[in-house]
Order: sequence, then structure tokens, then C-alpha cells
Amino acid sequence: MRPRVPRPGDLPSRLHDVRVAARVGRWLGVCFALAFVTGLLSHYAQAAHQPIPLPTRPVWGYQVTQALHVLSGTAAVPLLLVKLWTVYPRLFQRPPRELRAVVLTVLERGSIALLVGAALFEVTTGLVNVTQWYPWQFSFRRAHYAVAWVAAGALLVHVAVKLPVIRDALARDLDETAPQEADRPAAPVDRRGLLRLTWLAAGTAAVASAGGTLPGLDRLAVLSARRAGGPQGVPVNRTARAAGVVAEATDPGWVCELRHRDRVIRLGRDELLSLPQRTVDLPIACVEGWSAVGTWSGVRLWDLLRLVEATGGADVAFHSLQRRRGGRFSVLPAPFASDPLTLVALGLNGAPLSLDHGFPARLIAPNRPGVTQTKWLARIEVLG
Ligand SMILES: Nc1nc2c(c(=O)[nH]1)N[C@H]1C(S)=C(S)[C@@H](COP(=O)(O)O)O[C@H]1N2
Ligand SMILES: [Mo]
Repeated sequence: MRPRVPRPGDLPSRLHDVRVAARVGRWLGVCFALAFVTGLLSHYAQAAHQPIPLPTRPVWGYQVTQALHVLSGTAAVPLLLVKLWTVYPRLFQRPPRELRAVVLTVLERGSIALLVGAALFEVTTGLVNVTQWYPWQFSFRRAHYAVAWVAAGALLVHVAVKLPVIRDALARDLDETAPQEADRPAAPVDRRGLLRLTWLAAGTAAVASAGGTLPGLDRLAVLSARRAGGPQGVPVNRTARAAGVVAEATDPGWVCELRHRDRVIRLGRDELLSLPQRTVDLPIACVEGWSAVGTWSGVRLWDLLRLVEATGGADVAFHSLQRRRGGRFSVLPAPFASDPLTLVALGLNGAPLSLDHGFPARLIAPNRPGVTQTKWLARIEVLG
């Protein structure tokens, strides 16, 4: 027998149903909206210039929004797969013959292709990022951000176009069997069963791979790349060796340069240790889907900035000893620079900072993305 394209009448079960698709789609929409909003926030928090600075409190604000981002993005994976599975037979529906209908069908399927493509791109690059594997050449952050707008736009169009269908599908009883589907075989699970399995899969996926984003959930996070651990009880994103800073960071002649206009001061680690020391509990919250709270000790950044006669109101740039790859530079918006909790940290969890956590000195500030907490400081410069 020659293989042929399946027709709606050949559908394997009653599960390929608009009522299932609409119910899964509703939660998929919630996940995408959450991921989109928290993603915009994260993108903005990482910007070198913030026209409107984000608040410095709560100190765990970024930790929570980033956790929500990773949780909603991961939960979206099974939802997206089930949604695609319930509707895929529609792809094989015979195209209409009349011109107007052909044009509409092409537009509709085109926008759905865009949506599916963008959604798959977002969840795939997001998951791959969580595993810290970058099998591509482009900037993850820029691509993930740009495609998020494509996905959001295509999703809005899709929901607008389908609104009458969605409304009708959500209003109809899941158990009712329409006369035209009476001859379709019943599946091993009914529609309610499929939905229950889908919710279970989404919840499990979120907790298992993204639970590492919030302390307390990390024992459940069996798939998370960097669970509790690492030197001094805090995970390490990039080691000193990977950053190529071992020689310079362990050089006894190391100094941190402070610069404000023509005022320049250079302080070694012992000099920093002789200044008033503070201790703060602050999280490191990584965009790659983990976070950990540390007890950091060191010099208040603002105390140092006053030594070079900074008066506040200016952003501050942090340069690392590191020469290549990401993380070697960050800009701290003015309100964070004068915040009493922002430290040039010299110690972590009761011991001197380990080499991998940024020895001899690193930045730690409240409510900031981990990637901006620059390690192995070489130079701090007041901008303006
Ligand atoms: N110089 C430098 N600083 C850096 C990085 C880096 O690669 N180089 N990684 C950043 C990232 S992505 C994170 S999440 C935190 C992790 O800090 P930790 O390794 O002490 O946990 O450091 C940040 N500071
Ligand atoms: Mo990170």
C-alpha cells in the first residue's frame, strides 16, 4: 500500500481535540507571559546603561524573578510538546481551493510556523544555557531577547485570530463526545487524563531542572547543572583557570585601582583589609538557572568611592583582571554604588575569598544579576 497523508478521519484518537489544545494553550500562554516579563527585566538589569535604575531592594528581587523565568520556561517545554501533538493532524488537512481561503490559510499557517519556531528556539536556547553549553556562535542574550519579541508578537496574533475558537473550546465540556468523532477510537487515557499527565509533566520538569534557582528547592533539582556545592558552599560559574587570571590574581603585588576623574588610588589586599569591614548576606543569582546566598565580608564600595571624592549620582564601572570572554566588565548603576550593602568582597562564608570566587577582591551588590557581580577586580572607575 502506498503511504499517504493522514486525513482527519484517520486520527488515532479523540485526544487531538481543540478542547485539549485550548486548555494546554492557556497555561502555555501564562508560562510565556511570565517568562517574557521576567526576561525583559533580566535583560534590562544587565544593561550597561539604565535610564531608570531598578530598585536596590528587595535584595533577593532578581533571584526570584530569574527563578520564575527559568521555572516558567522549563514548564513550557512539556506544555508546548503536548500542544503541538494535539494539533499536528491539522497540518495535514487538505488546503482549500478557493483563492481567498488559500491566502488566509497560508497567513494563518505562516504565523503559526513563526510562533512554533520562535517558541522552540526560546525553550531550546534557554535549556541549553542552563546546562552552560553554547553550541552556537551568536550571543545567547541578544538572540534569546530578540526572538522573545518575535514569539510574543506571533503569540498575540495567534490568540487574537483564534479567540472565538478558544472561547468556544474552553466553554465546552471535555467529556462530551461529538457525533462526528463517535467512530474515532478511544485512547488509553481520556482527555482529562491527558491533561492531568500534562500538568504533572510540566510541574516535574520545572522542579527537576529549575529548582536549583531557589535555595530550599535544590534537593529536588535532580537535573539542575550546578546544585549546591562548589568551594565555600557557593557554586562557581567560571573558574580562575578558565578565565585565565590565576597568575595575576595570585600575584602578591596585586592592587585594585580606584579612579574618579583625575583622582586615582591603588589599594592592595592588606590595605583593603585594614579599612572598616562589613558583613552582608546576599545571593548570587545566575541567569543560567541557579542561585545561592553567601555571607560576604569586605569593604563597603561607597567607603572606597569617597576616598576618590565621588559624590554619588554616577554609575561605576568594574574591570576584571580577566581579558577574554564574558563577565570581565560590568557597570553598576549609581543607586547600587552608594547602597550600604554593596561591597568589594574579600571573604565568603567566614573564610578569605577563594580564587574561583574572585580572589583577591570581587563586587557583590544586592538585587543584581550574577553576571554583573564581577570577580578578580583590577579597576573600579566612577563614570562622570
Ligand atoms: N571576571 C568575571 N566575573 C564574573 C564572571 C566571569 O566569568 N568573570 N561570571 C559571572 C557570573 S555569570 C556569575 S553567575 C557570578 C558567579 O559567581 P561565583 O562563581 O562566585 O558563584 O560571577 C560573575 N562574575
Ligand atoms: Mo551567571
